[in-house]
Amino acid sequence: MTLTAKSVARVSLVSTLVLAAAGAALLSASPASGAASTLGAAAQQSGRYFGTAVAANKLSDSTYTGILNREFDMVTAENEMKMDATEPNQGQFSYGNADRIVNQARNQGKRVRGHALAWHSQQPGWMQNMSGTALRNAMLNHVTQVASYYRGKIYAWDVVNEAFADGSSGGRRDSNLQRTGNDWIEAAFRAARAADPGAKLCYNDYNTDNWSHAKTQGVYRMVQDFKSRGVPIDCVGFQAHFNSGNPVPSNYHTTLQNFAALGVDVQITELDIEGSGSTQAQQYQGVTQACLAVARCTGITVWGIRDTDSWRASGTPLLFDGNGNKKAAYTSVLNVLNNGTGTTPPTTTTTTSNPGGGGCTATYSEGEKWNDRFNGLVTVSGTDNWIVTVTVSSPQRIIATWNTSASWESANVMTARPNGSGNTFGFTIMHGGNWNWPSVSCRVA
Ligand code: G2I
Repeated sequence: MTLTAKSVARVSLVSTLVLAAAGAALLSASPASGAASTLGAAAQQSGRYFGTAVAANKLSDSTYTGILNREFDMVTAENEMKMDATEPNQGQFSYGNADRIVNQARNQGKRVRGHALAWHSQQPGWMQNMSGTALRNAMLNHVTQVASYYRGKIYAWDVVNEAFADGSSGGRRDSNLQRTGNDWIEAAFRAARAADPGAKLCYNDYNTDNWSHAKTQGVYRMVQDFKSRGVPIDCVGFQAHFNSGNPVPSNYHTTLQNFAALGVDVQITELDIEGSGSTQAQQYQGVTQACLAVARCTGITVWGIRDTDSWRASGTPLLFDGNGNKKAAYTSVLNVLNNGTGTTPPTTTTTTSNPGGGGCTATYSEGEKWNDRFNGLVTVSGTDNWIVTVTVSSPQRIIATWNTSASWESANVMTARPNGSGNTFGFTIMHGGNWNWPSVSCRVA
């Protein structure tokens, strides 16, 4: 029999699966259930959602709606629920395009995030030049009317969007709404709660991902203040528009965790990351891992379906290419959602090729974790005379080791040998946003 390329591939796939099964048995740590094949189903395994922004004028595109219906279980109207769309003339409300999105989503069993009730931008012309009490009342009436119209149909509302200033001030953004008084935000939240008591009420903003940034701290202090005074706020949305100038911060899970600790849900609401290939995939992986690492991170929404649907299409920032094909970033997000913990199970290898018989097993376990690094431990059994290879994945690097004599095959591959301290050794990995476990393998020296 001659082996075709296809059958060779099949044979090696089978042996890989056998090896993987053996590794899982050794560790008894593999996920019990089968992996989900769509983003929404994968997110549901941990009680989360995976959503997308939807544009009403694309609902007639069958490729677009095919992906939408298959992959996502939460929908945000990209523009159709904004103030200019829903109240084009004062006191005259217009819900046609928003309703098309809401109805399509609900008919498909999906939930809806409402975006956005009050914002300095995308105001209708009549509102832009208003000020003082007239503007305050017009804003509150808008919040009340729109939230009442959709009462019972919205999972979470972005009640107020982008009210904080960029830069180092940590304070509010100047706007006509801000000039009506610093309490405009809490007034909007109270009006929204009265109009739709069942909807979660969120504050939503961008450039609030890095814990050390002044804007992040400013929003944090507002939410802390709201919670202490009983202002009705349930969630904070992190837009998460990333690119090389605004990369995914390595302390992202710290930011999400610290906000959650205030007693609010956190949601990633408008995710997109400019780039391509494995670099982009790793950044998506890091964001997904950060959400999964925080119990109150209830879901992730990407800001569009295909790259060509994006508000910044030239940066190819989404999970599907212009033809609707899944990108590497899609696969990395799906894999993280399926792993639940956001970590890749380690590879454990037993080598039995030494002439004296017997082999060794290297087992990885997690150590302490910090914002920017984590510790790993490896325990060897079967021999005292071992050589363990530890391989980390970019951009991780090992910055410290203990209880072993270490040497380096390359920047990513460390060889560890006994140094008289027993058969457990440890190391510290700077993760750079990549929380995957290293792979370890053992051989007898
Ligand atoms: O700018 C990105 C997002 C930042 N956070 C708030 C989001 O609401 C915002 O979304 C973008 C939409 O993706 C764009 O599609 O918001 C822009 C401004 O509202 C949207 O752009 C607008 C254009 O300004 C309009 O000229 C255009 O008619 O999109 C409209 C519909 O294509």
